[in-house]
Amino acid sequence: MSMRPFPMNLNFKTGELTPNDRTNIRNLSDMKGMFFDNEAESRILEKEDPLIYSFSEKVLPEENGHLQLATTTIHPGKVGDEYHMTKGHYHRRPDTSEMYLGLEGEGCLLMQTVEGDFESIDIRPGTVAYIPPFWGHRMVNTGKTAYVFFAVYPGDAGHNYGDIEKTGFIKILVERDKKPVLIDNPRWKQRD
Ligand code: PAN
Ligand code: ZN
Repeated sequence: MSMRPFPMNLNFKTGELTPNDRTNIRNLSDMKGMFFDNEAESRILEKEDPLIYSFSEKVLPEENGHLQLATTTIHPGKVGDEYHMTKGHYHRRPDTSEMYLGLEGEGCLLMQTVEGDFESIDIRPGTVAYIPPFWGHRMVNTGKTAYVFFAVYPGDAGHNYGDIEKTGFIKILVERDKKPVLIDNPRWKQRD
């Protein structure tokens, strides 16, 4: 059965997408081992379990031909020297692409392929980034305010978090002399 067309509202300041069906919350405890400095992670978790990011989605059919729409807000902060970020993923159907539109705040999109290729794009309000098929992606908030962006991707793309959990990202974004610097991740492992 065909779906009827519908409008939604996207608040360009807060990223709030209305109506949305689902908001996913990611606290530090949901990202164990993903930040480089495990000791800093444990020290924070002894005291609190900070909210790192949340994303709101409209539930649409996970089918070829449809699109998925989501807004993400990454809260400012660091774990050790490493800035707050999303878990990052490849798509479960790896031959699917994605579009990110920056709405508020400042930060960086990190992308990599399983073959070990790497790219980064600074994303500010109004930046549109195209993530081609086969590129894993993660957003990092390098600013002092909330980092908000809107994403559009194919309905049947799905998410593969497992491979990023196993290998990590090739590069990580850390603070050096109060500035963000992209450095090689000493723990990066190429997938077998
Ligand atoms: C985004 C992400 C969202 C949260 O909508 O799903 O920013 O990041 P993680 O999925 O890595 O936790 C997207 O890339 N969808 O495909
Ligand atoms: Zn994605």
